[in-house]
Amino acid sequence: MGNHIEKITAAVIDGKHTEIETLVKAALVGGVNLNGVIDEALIPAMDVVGQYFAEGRIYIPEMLVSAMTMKKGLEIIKPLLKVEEIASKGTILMGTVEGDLHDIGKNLVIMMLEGAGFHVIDLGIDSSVEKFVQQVQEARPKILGLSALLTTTMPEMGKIIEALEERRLRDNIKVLVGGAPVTEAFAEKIGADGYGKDAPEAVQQVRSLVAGK
Ligand code: B1M
Repeated sequence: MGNHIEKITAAVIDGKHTEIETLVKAALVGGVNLNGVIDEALIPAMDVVGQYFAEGRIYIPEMLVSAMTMKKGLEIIKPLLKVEEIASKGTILMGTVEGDLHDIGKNLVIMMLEGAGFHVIDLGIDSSVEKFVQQVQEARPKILGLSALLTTTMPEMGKIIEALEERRLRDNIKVLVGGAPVTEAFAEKIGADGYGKDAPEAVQQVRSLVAGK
């Protein structure tokens, strides 16, 4: 089992996007569970990639190929997370804030939320304050999920919350924030209702926010 995890991890780090599909399928057939592939192989591999990038061992093109490899791996897992049609437990609007192009983590959170029975509207990446506010007005979601991976784009989250307050939309929606540089203290500071460290925690948070806890 460990061998499957090691092979997937290495494939993502080395950007072997033509091999990842076979490796993930082999791992699942070999008895590795879905969360094992995500939590023990795909995510740790991207941490290594980030480390190599920070150390100057690899550059943006290599990082992109690794990201693409990880996405391909996740795509195989995605349909399996939604094994049964579940009545929607509510609508969530989710996006990456303006200036930020990172979406792998957001997509993972979305997949897990969909797997948990929520209907998710994906606003994509680089979404402006105005776009978030407009979509909140149109879709009237129960939860707004904001993702940021850069310290420079985190302040956008606070601006979105302020804009919702100004338009009197804040009382009817719960705001959940997340992304690698985001902390619980930051979430509190900007007046968010919840913070998710990772995808499973985001699902937990959404469940309790929807339940009014
Ligand atoms: Co970028 N990048 N990147 N990058 N990149 C980071 C984030 C960085 C930490 C790398 C580093 O220097 N070590 C660094 C940020 C430093 C900082 O601000 N502190 C960085 C940088 C600097 C940059 C550029 C500025 C590089 C440059 O051009 N010089 C540039 C910025 C572009 C932009 O956004 N404007 C850039 C570009 C890119 C790529 C395009 C090449 C690519 C993104 C591809 C894509 O997403 N489609 C990329 C990648 C891949 C990374 C790393 C290596 C991996 C990110 C990732 O996908 N992780 C990253 C280093 C790292 O984090 N290890 C890095 C896997 C993913 C599953 O985890 O996204 O953290 P994560 O999501 C987690 C949690 O955070 C949480 O749950 C997820 C699943 O568990 N979560 C939520 C996320 N959103 C949530 C929302 C929630 C709740 C939980 O509720 C709503």
